[in-house]
Amino acid sequence: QKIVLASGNQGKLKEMNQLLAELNVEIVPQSDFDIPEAIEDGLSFVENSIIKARHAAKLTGLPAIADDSGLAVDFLKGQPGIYSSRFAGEAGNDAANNAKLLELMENVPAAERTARFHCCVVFMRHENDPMPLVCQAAWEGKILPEACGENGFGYDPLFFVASENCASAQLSKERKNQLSHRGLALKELVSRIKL
Ligand code: ITT
Repeated sequence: QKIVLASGNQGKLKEMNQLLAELNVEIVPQSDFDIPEAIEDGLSFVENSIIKARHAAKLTGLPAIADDSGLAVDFLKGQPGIYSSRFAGEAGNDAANNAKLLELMENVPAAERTARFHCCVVFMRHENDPMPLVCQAAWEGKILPEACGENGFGYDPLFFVASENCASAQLSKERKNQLSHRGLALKELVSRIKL
């Protein structure tokens, strides 16, 4: 049994591989196939994750799992949201996205820095699966005034986790997976998936 993991994000892939290990199936990254990226033109995490899973299932002929995720900052009315990976523009990267977020949050008081990560993971048995398995979760935090930590990816250095009193990028990958939006959504997916 093989499942294609429909993501090109190395940070996500590492976390997802760890969380999916207990399924005892062969998890193959999408990069093992020579296929173009899906056009993510949905308006929600759930739409975009279905678009990515369906695209990968269609082009590989394998069951697929996709993740669409992002950061919603209350002071920014939910931005960057579904545009989290391209907040600083199409050619943006984690460093540019984080710099833009820090700038927009400059001098915002601590009480108004609340934010959460969202994750929607989807499993589709085949491209026409009429009932994808959809699992969503969120992770509450606050936007730090400066970057802290080296672990993780994306906005992890700016995401303060109150229960651990540190940034998400200061957590081990095991601890992040126990707490995070992705960890929680994939835990539910693993418990509900029927292969
Ligand atoms: P794929 O579509 O190939 O999976 P992507 O990076 O384009 O990769 P998304 O469109 O779902 O994926 O964007 C998610 C962005 O949200 C990601 O690039 C990070 O900037 C941010 N993000 C999501 N989960 C995160 C996490 O656990 N830690 C830090 N940042 C995260």
